[in-house]
Amino acid sequence: MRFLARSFLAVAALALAAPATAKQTVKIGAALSMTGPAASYGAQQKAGIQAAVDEVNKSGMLKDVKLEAIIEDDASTKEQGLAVFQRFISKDRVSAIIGPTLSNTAFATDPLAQQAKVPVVPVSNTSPKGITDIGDYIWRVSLTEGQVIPGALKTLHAKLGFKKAGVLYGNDDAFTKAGYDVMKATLTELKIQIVGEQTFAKPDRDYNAQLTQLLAQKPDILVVSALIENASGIVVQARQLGWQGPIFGGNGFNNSKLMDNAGPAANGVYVGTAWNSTSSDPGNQKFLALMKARGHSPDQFCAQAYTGVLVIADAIKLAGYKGGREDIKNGFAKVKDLDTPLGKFSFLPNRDGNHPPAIQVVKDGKFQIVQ
Ligand code: 1QQ
Repeated sequence: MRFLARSFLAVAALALAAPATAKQTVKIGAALSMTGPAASYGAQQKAGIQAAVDEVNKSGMLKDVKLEAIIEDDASTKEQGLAVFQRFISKDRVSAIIGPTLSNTAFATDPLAQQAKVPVVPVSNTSPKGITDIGDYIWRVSLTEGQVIPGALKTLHAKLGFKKAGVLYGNDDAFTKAGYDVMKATLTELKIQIVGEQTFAKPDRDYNAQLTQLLAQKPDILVVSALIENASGIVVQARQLGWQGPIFGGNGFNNSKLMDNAGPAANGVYVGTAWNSTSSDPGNQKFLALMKARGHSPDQFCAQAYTGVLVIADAIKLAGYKGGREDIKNGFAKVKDLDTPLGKFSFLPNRDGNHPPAIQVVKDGKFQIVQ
């Protein structure tokens, strides 16, 4: 009898303990460009998100909360981005959304999430204006072109001493136009003469007319705002036309695909970047080791997407290990000096990200940090 009572108590205790170990799954939707002109950014972002989710779950840092990433293709378009956001919000009922890859898509999708009160974490949107302005559910991890380009151009100006710039930009994309605005304002501020300005559109593959016009004006540097497929083509064709000088690119150039597409022509391309790949910070060293173990060679977009997951995980922790939409939004406001591959990460009062930027140059076929 005593034995039976004791067994009963033991079983009851186990039953009581059971709910405490039950896992709460928090779904994170990631709208990434897996196809279309931004697909090579999406591939890097997917690798970063998967690595971070696995790492957070393995670490036990969220106690009984488990993260689940649902990754969908936004096809680099507003229309597909909207369809994916709708599904995340109403069908999958995710707690937060990472993405979409392009600013151009985010201007269409993010108002939907804002209205539904679903937190959004842009990890690659760099258009300075308009993204976090959409509302208080948008918390951006990616640095804007306004946070990166002025400092990068100033440093390079001091280093390389250029006086005349030829400018080329995509005029059919929110990000390439916004990047151009920042480039132009910075060149003007530095009193660098803009000897010519030319444009192209995303479907274009031949830039010879524009480049010939610009090179005839004898610039000291080419300054280009373009997404990766256009960026690589422009670099190759500029070199074919005999241009050996520096090329300064906006965020669209920060992709490992640049070297794959352009080969040795990419040497001498300078880019302001949100990720200092050589940083010895523990957050970066851990990220590099993890990606290496997974057999993946990361670029800035991978590091930013990885950071997006870390920031969401930290918000859940700071909300008392609760992963609802409001919990995560409230948690974001408390994130401070978080160790990430991008350095210590915090949000600014306007919900844009804050961490140190860097400059990289392609040398010997690889991105190298400019000291
Ligand atoms: C934007 C960008 C692109 C280069 C992202 C991949 O910065 O669209 O805002």
